[in-house]
Amino acid sequence: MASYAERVLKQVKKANPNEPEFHQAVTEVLDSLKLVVDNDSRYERAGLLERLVEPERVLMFRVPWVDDKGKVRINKGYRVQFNSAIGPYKGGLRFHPSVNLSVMKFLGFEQIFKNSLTGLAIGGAKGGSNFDPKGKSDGEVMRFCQSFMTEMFRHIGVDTDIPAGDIGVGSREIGYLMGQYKRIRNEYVGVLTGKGLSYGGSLVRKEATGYGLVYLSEEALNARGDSLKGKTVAVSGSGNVAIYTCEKARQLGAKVLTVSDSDGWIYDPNGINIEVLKQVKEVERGRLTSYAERVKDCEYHPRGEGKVWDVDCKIAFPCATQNELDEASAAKLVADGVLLVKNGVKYVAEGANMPTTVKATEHFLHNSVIFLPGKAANAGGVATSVLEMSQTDTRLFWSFEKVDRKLQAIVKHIFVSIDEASSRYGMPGNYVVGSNIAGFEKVADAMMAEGVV
Ligand code: NDP
Ligand code: 2IT
Repeated sequence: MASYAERVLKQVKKANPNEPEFHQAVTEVLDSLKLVVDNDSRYERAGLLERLVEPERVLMFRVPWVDDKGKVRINKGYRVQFNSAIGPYKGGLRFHPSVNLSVMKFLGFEQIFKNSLTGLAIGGAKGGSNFDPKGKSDGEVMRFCQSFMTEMFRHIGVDTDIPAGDIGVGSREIGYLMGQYKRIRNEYVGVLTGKGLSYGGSLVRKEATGYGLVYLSEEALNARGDSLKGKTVAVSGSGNVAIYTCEKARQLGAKVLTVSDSDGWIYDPNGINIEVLKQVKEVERGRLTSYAERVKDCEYHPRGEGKVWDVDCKIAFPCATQNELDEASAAKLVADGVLLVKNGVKYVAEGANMPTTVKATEHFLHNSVIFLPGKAANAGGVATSVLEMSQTDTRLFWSFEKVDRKLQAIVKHIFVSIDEASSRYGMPGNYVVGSNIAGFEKVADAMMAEGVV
């Protein structure tokens, strides 16, 4: 007979057809959790997995807005409030044309374990829209955000659900969302994170996901008597996470060779010029072709002409989007059978959420690559969101150094937890298993204690 975890997985696929990303995220987690739940009948008696895979609440709503030409436009809006066992719902909002229910549910599900790994009291959620901010004027983005919040405000709150940014939602969007919330509710509260520094934001929040990714990687390298210093690195993406991954990797002495966007990618043998990258992406909202025009000796490859994963590097940081690193790319990064001793250890750490396909992950683990999954590796962002919430709530403003120190301490705690859990379950250094189990334990404990809800 199939095990408890296998039966629940089968039921998830049957009950939620046409949700491939959600199936993928649940499959990966349950594959690890079977080590815990299949040997302890308390979990099945409590219906724990069945409850864990079902969102507590899924909100889907219409977002009408008027474009600059006066035309009425309609987008879909979502908020998936997945699990509040250990704290209020927390997770980002994504504005991208690829957003659908499956994507929202996979992100919300992953967020449960990520948030638990931070050691902070936050539940898991995700939201967003299939709205595409690209090519829209500031006025259009503002009207869209106002309309989105005009529905979402009734479902969120400082002690209920605290959204933040994700793909396509940065400080501009958070500002417009915050303005509208404040206006509707007539109260100033920290109901969003990623706020601007002039209205309740925190230093380091902007940098936190990329910095956290590099801090956790450095922990994993240090644990093996190694470090980032002198290492060559491939980064994908050129948004918030990618930029601050490049910055921290450079600060720690690594050389970042690549970045990408949806139109193409850069190979820069001198190391990515972060000042130019910030100017192009953060200030001008431009494309990487502008980077190539300004930086000499770099190569620009349009989409379809190879990938960032083709370059020779020691460390790969996928920082764009889900399933961007497939088996063929994994095989380019590490040829089958090239083992530790011969070629030196290689590292992959996920800045994005679920950027590595299941087959690519298997390829890495099979080849002794040190693989840090997104749940652990990109948790610095949401952790710093909680540091922002503390400051907004107390009307205090901490120094960059203070927030950065706290972020580093949280990341150290994450590394110790995932490393310890991987050893405890007999798979030392398997951080997929370590992250899923360490993230699960606290949530499961709380769900048991709180009864059948
Ligand atoms: P941004 O919108 O700032 O940047 C996204 C980057 O990824 C852009 O370079 C974008 O290129 C590229 N990209 C997005 N979608 C695609 C796609 N379908 N195909 C190719 N390229 C794509 O988002 P973030 O940097 O904030 O987010 C990146 C990843 O990190 C996401 O997976 C997100 O969930 C995850 N993450 C973000 C956190 C945060 O705090 N912001 C925290 C934890 C995880 P283009 O501009 O051409 O679309
Ligand atoms: O995926 C993520 O962790 C985020 N987009 C950040 C969530 C947050 O609440 O800061």
